[in-house]
Amino acid sequence: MVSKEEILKIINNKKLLDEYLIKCFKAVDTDNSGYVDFKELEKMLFNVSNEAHVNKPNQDKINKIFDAIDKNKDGKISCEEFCLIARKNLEKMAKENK
Ligand SMILES: [Ca+2]
Repeated sequence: MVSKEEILKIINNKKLLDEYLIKCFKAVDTDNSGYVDFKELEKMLFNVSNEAHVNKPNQDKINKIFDAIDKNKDGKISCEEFCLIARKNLEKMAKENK
């Protein structure tokens, strides 16, 4: 987990942001295929739920999240698609923390 100060530092620095987003993508893409598949997204969401101490999302919810990230509907999440969402999330977190 990153602190509020770290989040702000990251989103205000393009180089740091790119590095951070790619690091996140690689952490989720566990088989190094260059894409995040459904199982990998599921695993990530379960980990996030665990850390946040909230209930795990069900298959239906994961499907919806996957669909929302997979903009071109090719059934896999590319680095670009992933980074876009991860960045939005960071910006949201930074706002909420203010
Ligand atoms: Ca895709």
